[in-house]
Amino acid sequence: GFDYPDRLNAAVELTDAMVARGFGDHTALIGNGRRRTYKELADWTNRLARALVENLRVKPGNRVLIRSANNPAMVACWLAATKAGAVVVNTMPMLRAGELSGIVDKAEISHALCDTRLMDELTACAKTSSYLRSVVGFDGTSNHDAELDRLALEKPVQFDAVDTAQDDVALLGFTSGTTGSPKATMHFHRDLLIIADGYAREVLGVTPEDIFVGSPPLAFTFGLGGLAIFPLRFGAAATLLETASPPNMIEIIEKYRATVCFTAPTAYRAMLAAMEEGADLSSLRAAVSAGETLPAPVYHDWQKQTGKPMLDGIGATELLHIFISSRFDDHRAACTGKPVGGYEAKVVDAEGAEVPRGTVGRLAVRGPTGCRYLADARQNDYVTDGWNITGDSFSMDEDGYLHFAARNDDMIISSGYNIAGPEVEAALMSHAHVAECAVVGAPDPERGSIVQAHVVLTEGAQPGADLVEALQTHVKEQIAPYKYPRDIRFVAELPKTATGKIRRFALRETS
Ligand code: 3SK
Repeated sequence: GFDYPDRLNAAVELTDAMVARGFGDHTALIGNGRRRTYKELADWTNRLARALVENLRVKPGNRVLIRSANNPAMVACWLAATKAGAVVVNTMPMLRAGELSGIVDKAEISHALCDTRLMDELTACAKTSSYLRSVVGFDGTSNHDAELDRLALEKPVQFDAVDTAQDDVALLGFTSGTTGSPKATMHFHRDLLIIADGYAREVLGVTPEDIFVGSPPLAFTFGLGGLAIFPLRFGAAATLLETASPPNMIEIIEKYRATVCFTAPTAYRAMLAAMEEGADLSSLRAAVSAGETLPAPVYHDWQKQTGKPMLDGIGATELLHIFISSRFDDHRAACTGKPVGGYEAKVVDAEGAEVPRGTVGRLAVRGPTGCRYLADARQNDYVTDGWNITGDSFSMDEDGYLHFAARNDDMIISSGYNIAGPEVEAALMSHAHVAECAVVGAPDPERGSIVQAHVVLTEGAQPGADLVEALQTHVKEQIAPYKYPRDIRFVAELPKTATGKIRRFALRETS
């Protein structure tokens, strides 16, 4: 189990406590051309916390929104607000005023801290909000040239962090949700440490020598864990990229000899291609793939080119981070792995009864960071008897390994057959001319639905009837022929969420 004192402030554990443990001179954050040590980060966040409390009048329990791209200043603002006992909502730069208003109203945000380069949409949102009392700018480029930075610079570097309880809410994670209104998931101070002391310690074995890199936004709990909490919990360093394209990540990996990478399979595919051209990613000891299912060819090619396994994992904003994962010494293609320590998993039918091994059903998970939606009746759909019924279909084999089948809404029912869209995608992906694809169900008068594939071709491949036929034949050779895509559309790119997930919902709307 996880054992923490009753009074616990997670931000103190990740900063001042690290200095007290002797990590003061270690690099904590690298970004925007600067390095910060743990001591500098502790001082910076204490000054900011003082400015929040003394100037902006932030009170324990106030909801504070942060708007920024991934950079050290965003991490500092998040830690400072957490030290001040606030409940933080981290948000992504691309959100527009309307989306920000939805969050501000749902979470009853009183204060917002915003990178000055991103003020416009937040100012527009503030004009119509009855909750938002104060919007203050910080300098995301770390030149300390904005209002919040100036207030902070006048403060001493000591701050008595708010004496929060381990089960006080520290973070609200908004689910991106492809349908329905957004939901906010509440996470306690202790939850922020559990994901590090569980997954990051047990699966990744993080050490102070590690240097993290990756693409998920800090506004997404996948990114906050992988690029801030995990490194800071163990005295390691985090590199933060405002634009985390594969070339930018490769540059950072080569420059700093990064050791742990968090990103999605599409980026790993680009990295594999770059390695063919000479990119040196040999410093990476852990390549974590999550957010999308890991296609078998990417898993195999990574192992072949680097000699190291790619670690597949699945998490959820509702459970904060990864709860099922493969391990360095226990991994296989097309298999997500086994539950992380502290979590249990089972596969259930629509009534919640466990299905036989090998049968596809809904993945149910129980563990120390379960879902608590903020004021949302959907809580009762997600959690039953302590089991979180995730939105994913999985099967569990005889040995307890979990195999992803589909998002529940990615199951296609065609002429009475249940077809998992991702299985068809994996079959298409093994064709040399397919760079990326997404499979959805399209309405059909005879079959109810048909399997429809949206395919991005590799460079030089010629779209046309011949290739459609070749791809259909290829799929029929890989998997049961009834699953083949009856409709194939060639597209230049696939619609994706800001966190890199394919928006199959958008494809369904257009089909
Ligand atoms: O698998 C995911 O999408 C996820 C969501 C939240 C946190 C972590 C992960 C990997």
